[in-house]
Amino acid sequence: MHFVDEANIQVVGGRGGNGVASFRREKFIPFGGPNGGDGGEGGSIYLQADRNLNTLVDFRFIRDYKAQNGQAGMGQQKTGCAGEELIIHVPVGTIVRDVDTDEFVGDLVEHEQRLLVAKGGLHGLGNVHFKSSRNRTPRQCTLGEPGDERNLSLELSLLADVGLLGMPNAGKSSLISTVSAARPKVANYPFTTLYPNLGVVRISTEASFVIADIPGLIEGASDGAGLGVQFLKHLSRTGLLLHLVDIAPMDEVDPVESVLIIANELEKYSEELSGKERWLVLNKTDLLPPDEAEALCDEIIERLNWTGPVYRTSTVTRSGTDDLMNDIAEQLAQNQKDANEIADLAGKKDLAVDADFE
Ligand SMILES: Nc1nc2c(ncn2[C@@H]2O[C@H](COP(=O)(O)OP(=O)(O)OP(=O)(O)O)[C@@H](O)[C@H]2O)c(=O)[nH]1
Ligand SMILES: [Mg+2]
Repeated sequence: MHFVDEANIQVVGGRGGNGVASFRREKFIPFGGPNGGDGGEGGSIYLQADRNLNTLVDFRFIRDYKAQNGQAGMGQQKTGCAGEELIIHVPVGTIVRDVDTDEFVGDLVEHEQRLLVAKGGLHGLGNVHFKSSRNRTPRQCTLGEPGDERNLSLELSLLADVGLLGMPNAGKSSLISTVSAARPKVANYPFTTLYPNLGVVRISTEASFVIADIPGLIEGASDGAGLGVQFLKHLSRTGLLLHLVDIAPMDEVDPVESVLIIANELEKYSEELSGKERWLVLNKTDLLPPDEAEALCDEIIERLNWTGPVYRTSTVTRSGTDDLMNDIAEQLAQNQKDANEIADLAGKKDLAVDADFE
């Protein structure tokens, strides 16, 4: 199964600054000669990989990128300033193609790797360049050239940051359709979801994450019952699991029982997965009057002896879902920070080892 996040953007390098024609004019210096300077180079555009980003969702909001133009040249042989380069941050793993030619432009596989995608235009020449013994007063100068203009497609294989666990009908697909643009099928019967869906949750510019909805799990899942187990492997690279529970199921199964069944299946399936950070999400709180729902949630938490984070949500009224998403973003940012520190430390260690060899 292959999930991709895609975005198309247009990049335009800055125009080169024009050269100018000007002449030295000073008191007591007749025939001062040409002194028009060159324009500055147009700014180029680079894509740069950033390990703190993990989706392309922001490129759906801003699609056009233009680097700064070079400044025109000036008299006294002054060159115009070069246009500033523009750096666009993309997630590590982004593949870049030219939409018009279908050419592969490059892929960004390492943190801080850069890829030139639109070169700024060449500067124009000032008239000083056109002076010769035959022409001492050249009025010629050239214009700056336009920068490259390209339509790019960005593509990223998505890895889920957050996985949803739960019995069939708990409301997993409803949750991702509430918090992301994904629109998986939602229906009031078990086993609605037959294959995983990924949704991209955007909290703010630079904070977005991917949430995976997989088919519901049932007792015996780790031995192959139901559908969920073949998809559990999709959750192995997630940083956080949400365990969704329907607090008032139609079949009147005890919610505590259903949490324990899934926790047990998880343990049997993989130690790695069951050892992951798991948050309890008590869903469908709108089905009961508020005080009853509150009392029931408290009772579930107490009977489970649950000490980790707990959220009470309703995907119908959206109560609790924003708080949950904000807390997830915070937790993932913290995980990323820790991982960066470890990576930086490992990098330093490598350097130290290299130094030892020399
Ligand atoms: N009242 C209420 N109904 C909900 C809520 N969340 C989901 N539902 C309903 O519960 C039913 C099941 O929702 P789904 O999102 O399809 O459940 P699922 O966990 O994805 O189920 P499977 O794909 O079968 O594993 C649907 O009829 C939803 O409308 C909620 O917060 N409150
Ligand atoms: Mg579903």
